[in-house]
Amino acid sequence: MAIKAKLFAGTALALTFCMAMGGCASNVHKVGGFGAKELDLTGYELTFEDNFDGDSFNTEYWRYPYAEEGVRKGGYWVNDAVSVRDGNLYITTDYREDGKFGPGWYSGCIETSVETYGGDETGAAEGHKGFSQTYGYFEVRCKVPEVVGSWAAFWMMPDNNFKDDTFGTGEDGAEIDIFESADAYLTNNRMHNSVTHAIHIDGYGEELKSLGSDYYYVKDLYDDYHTYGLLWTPEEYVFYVDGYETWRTKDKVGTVAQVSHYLMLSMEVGGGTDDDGNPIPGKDKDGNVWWCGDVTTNDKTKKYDFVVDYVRVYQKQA
Ligand SMILES: [Ca+2]
Repeated sequence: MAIKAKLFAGTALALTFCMAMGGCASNVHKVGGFGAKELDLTGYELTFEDNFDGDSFNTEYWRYPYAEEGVRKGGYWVNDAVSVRDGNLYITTDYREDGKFGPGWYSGCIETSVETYGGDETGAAEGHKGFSQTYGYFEVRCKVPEVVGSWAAFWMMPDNNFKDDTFGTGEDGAEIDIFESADAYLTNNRMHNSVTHAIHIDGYGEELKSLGSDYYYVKDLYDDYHTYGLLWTPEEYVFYVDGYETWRTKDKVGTVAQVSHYLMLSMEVGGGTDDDGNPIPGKDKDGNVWWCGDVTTNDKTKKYDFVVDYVRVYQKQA
């Protein structure tokens, strides 16, 4: 079965480039240790809240990041990988022998953009308004799956999607990875039970500049809900896990974004694509195991759920 699937442009680079460039720190920190700074939202007010009640996501805000389902890294992003039940959003990664595009690893994503990264304005439901904001505090409460070669993420992209991007500055937009749960314990033990944060600017070509955080060890990461947040001011990005500051970056990659960004919730399946555009789960084009492990080593009979309790956004009162 060889349905030709649409190939999405590459976003959510995550640690890929960071690792390739050898620029990542590799320390592991505990969240909330002695002296850890706690989140203080004094002076901030709620501007967006989705608790994922009901039986489907709210299409006024959220949409799939494409007009048509198709290839995404080493797997496929499809609509039915996303569901809402029991007060949670589920994004499920699983292996499907009889999947829409044939045997392979399937996953999904939703975002609050009006126009997608690939420039699609189609594909959103009628009445879709989206949501984006400049500065503020952005938080997700969620539970992430324990899975090799695949990861959950809460991240943001600029409304301008790097179109007409000025190189050398991040003021005109960044991919801001509020958290990613890549777990490559088979190949890199540091990643197990931990999350990372990252900033990428200047698009995804040669001008790309990335900064990745250290690893943050989260107790019961795969068993309990945790919160992951970003406090974004005109001067800096400050990241939080469970209300404790983990990482702070100021002018380390270009400068801090001064334009509005939309929200994304996704699960990725690591892997490259062959010359025909078909996904290669768990490996790159040259046969090297993907940087966060080989997804094909997971139990193919299991479902790996990214369970999101809520997303909340706040803005500083004038
Ligand atoms: Ca730029």
